[in-house]
Order: sequence, then C-alpha cells, then structure tokens
Amino acid sequence: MSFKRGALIVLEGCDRSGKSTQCKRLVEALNNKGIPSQLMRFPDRSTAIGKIINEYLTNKAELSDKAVHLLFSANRWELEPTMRKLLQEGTTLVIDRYSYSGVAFSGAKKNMSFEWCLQPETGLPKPDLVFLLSLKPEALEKRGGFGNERYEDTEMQKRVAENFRSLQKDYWKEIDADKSVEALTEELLDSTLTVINEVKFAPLKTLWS
Ligand code: DGP
Ligand code: NA
Ligand code: NA
Repeated sequence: MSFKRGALIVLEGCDRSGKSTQCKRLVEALNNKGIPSQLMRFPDRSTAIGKIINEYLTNKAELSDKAVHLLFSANRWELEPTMRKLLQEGTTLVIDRYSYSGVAFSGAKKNMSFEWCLQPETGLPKPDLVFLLSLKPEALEKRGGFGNERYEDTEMQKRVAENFRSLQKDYWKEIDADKSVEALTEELLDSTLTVINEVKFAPLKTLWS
C-alpha cells in the first residue's frame, strides 16, 4: 500500500486581501469533501514567541528589524515539526502567510536585503502551491481603512505588493481577489484539488529549492 501525503498550500497577499477568510473557507470546503485538512497561520500569536511578535505588531514593544525578522522565522520553525507530521499523515495544510511574507515585509524595510531575509527560512517545508491574492489599489480602497497595527499603511503595503511580485515562482498562482467571497473560494478550491492529487506521492521539498 502506498502512502499519500497532504499538500502544503499557502495564501499570501497584502493586508485586507481576504486571505484569512479564504483560508478558513478553503479548509471547510476540503473537509466537507472528506479531504483531511487543517488551517495554520503565521505569525501564530499563541506561542511564547508569537506573543512577542504580537506585542511588536500592536506597537507595545520595539525590536530591531533583524531581531524581529528572526522571531517571525523562529515562529515558523517551532511549528515545523507539527507541519511535517500532519503532512506525512495525509493532512493537507492551508497556511495563512508563510516565509514569503517574511521576505516581503522585512525586505520592504531599509537596510534589509532579500538575501539576508531568505537565510533563516532555508530548510522549511516548501509549499506545493502559493496563491497570491492580489487587489488593485482602487479595489483595496473600497475595502475601507487599515487597522492600527504596524505595517498597515499605504506606502508599506505598496512596497510589500512589489516584493511579492518579485518573489513569484512557477508554483505560484496569482488570483484577482476582486470577486465575491464564494467565487474566490471556488477558484481556490479548484486549483487546490488538482495540486493535492498531483503531489500525493511526491516527496516534500524544502526552501529555497
Ligand atoms: P496577520 O496576522 O496575517 O495580519 O499578519 C500580521 C502582520 O505581520 C502583517 O502586516 C504581515 C506581517 N508579517 C507576517 N509575517 C511576517 C514576517 O515573517 N516578517 C515580517 N516582518 N512581517 C510579517
Ligand atoms: Na493584518
Ligand atoms: Na529593503
């Protein structure tokens, strides 16, 4: 009997692109079809490291750009054994942000190069599919104001959007998020089902291969 692994699916995009809603809906849709799947998110603010990240994002703590980059990365590494275990057991993981957010956000800061930012992510499980949810500035405007967290301003988000564009690889799929919640889930589900089937017997790769 051959052993089927789950797929590693990541949703990336700027703040307010609808990622979190879609991640939840995608997991529900998969589970409704009898496909074991689980939602994860980065940063995971529930861990000890995640709590420091939360203090930083809510402007209650100051940290140097490099230190905080390493904390975001450590937050992914502390969950890496769990990710591997679940994937190996056949559970498909849908992840709300991943290493690409790390590079896109940190790399948008002064004196933070892509090269430096990529390093601590090396060796993490490589996604089988990355959805980049994109929204034109006009569509983003219509979604209302930003919250009060760090990074939630127009200039920063513009640089982040550009960074996501330059990080795109052949296993990425850019999706125009300016459509109904239901239509967007359908589109994501369609591609996800294809990939789950394609990778079930393929070895899991690691970043940055
Ligand atoms: P969220 O909880 O998905 O809204 O993400 C919180 C914020 O943190 C969001 O503005 C994106 C940013 N972010 C996510 N991952 C990283 C990372 O690895 N590094 C940095 N610098 N920022 C990140
Ligand atoms: Na946010
Ligand atoms: Na930079």
